[in-house]
Amino acid sequence: MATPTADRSSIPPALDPGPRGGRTVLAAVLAVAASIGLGELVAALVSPAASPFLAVGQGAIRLTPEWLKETAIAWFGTYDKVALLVGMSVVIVAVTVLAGLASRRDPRPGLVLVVGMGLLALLATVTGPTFAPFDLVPPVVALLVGVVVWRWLHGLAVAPATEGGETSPAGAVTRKRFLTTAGVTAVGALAAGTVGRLVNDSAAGPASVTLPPAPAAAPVPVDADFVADGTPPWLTPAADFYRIDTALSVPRISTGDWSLKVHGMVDREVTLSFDQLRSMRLIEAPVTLTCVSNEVGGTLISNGRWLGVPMRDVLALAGVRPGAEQIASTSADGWNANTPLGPLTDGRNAMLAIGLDGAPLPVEHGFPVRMVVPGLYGYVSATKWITDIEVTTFDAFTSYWEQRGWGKFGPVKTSSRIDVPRDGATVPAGRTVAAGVAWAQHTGITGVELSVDGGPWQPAQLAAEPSVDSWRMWRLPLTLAPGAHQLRVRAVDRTGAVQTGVEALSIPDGATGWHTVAVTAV
Ligand SMILES: Nc1nc2c(c(=O)[nH]1)N[C@H]1C(S)=C(S)[C@@H](COP(=O)(O)O)O[C@H]1N2
Ligand SMILES: [Mo]
Repeated sequence: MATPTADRSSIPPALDPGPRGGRTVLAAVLAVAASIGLGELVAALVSPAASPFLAVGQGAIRLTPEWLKETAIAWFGTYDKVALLVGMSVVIVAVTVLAGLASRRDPRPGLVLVVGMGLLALLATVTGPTFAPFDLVPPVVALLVGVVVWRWLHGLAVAPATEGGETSPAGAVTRKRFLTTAGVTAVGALAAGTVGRLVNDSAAGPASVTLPPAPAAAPVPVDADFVADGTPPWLTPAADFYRIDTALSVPRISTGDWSLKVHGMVDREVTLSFDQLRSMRLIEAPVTLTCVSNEVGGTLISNGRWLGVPMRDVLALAGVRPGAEQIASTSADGWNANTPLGPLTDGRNAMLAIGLDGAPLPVEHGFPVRMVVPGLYGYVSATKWITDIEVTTFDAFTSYWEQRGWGKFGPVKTSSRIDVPRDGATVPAGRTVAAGVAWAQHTGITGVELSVDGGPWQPAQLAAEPSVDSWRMWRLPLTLAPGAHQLRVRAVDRTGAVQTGVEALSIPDGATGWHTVAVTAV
């Protein structure tokens, strides 16, 4: 049978797929898919944290320079991880198609690709923060599967083609046989990958936990927010709580597998199981978490009601030795933070939290146990999936983010935000209401002021203050003449300090400047 002919004169020779090109490209795509899919499946079965695909993504996160990470968060916000995975997939597909095209006669370009990808996954795995020898199994399997499937499919792809019929030349492969083989490989790769992900995600999670009855939490006063005017609710619904971490796939630890070791400059090392922690004295308290990467006017801030064991009780169990200055806390996925002992022991509601808003912690927010410290940015205090606490000195330990140029101490800076009207909004001329939030965790907000078109600072009405550890809502009725206007907000905290108008980027220790919105009244 004649091969269908098309006019290929306009295609550069190097990229002309030729009659076999389509087949070798498909073979390369399927070899890579089988490699990734089997890698996922084996990871789920032997070493859940060792998915070769995600290991490469985690490696990319570790190597990403700070400016690029900031740009990614600025562009994609909490979708930065999705963006990374999509970007990785696009690159993999592009490289695979090129390798497939280059393998029309010779299998070596495709072989270099599957071996190269396997080695990259191995390298990313070995250099990961939680590497254990068993983690080598998934990337090794992925590499071998890639090589075997590639050799096999490439052999079929470049064999002389026939359209079937009874007089096929020896060794010829019918289009039907090639496509059937390809289809079976595709289904197998997809099934392996899907089952792998499902198994990995099915570890015993929050639904398996009963929380001890909490000390009766004060109900949220009705006047704690101005939701009717457009502020967020005082208590953030758990599903809307902002999320920031370096984990591409959320660590899944059952309460039975969880334990916390407290060691270092202590009188006696302590290892706590989840049941032991849960049976200690519990407190329930609202705390507003803020990310140091939150830009002026940003949304990386949420308020939760946390249930947990006071940090000072846990530290007292181990007995902190004189001379100790801070703790180093480490998560199951190898992230770490440093927190000065002061805020952990001065009586504020610093805790090892096991619950959020009356339910066990959501997996994304640290299940089964995380740290929460009022008044400090998350990167120096809010370790999720925590498994290790070392009591140490300031000099002896430098944390993950500190190594990347962020400040050693991360006290939250007094700040405020305008939620309504939104920047760029059109509002009816005449009477309108501006509203938003202000925060100075563990200090408290005593005033919020608004300036319209650079005019005098006008005091806003403040909502109730159920806790100084949480944000505080404000509102201010305004009259706007038709035309363009600029609104600007600043907060005053309980020390009397007025929020600075000096503009600073979030690196190294938190953004500053007055949030400003432009609106048009018509
Ligand atoms: N294990 C782990 N814990 C972590 C982080 C992380 O990357 N890994 N990020 C910290 C940062 S920078 C912030 S702002 C808070 C965010 O907590 P949330 O996602 O529950 O809002 O978690 C902190 N705890
Ligand atoms: Mo953060």
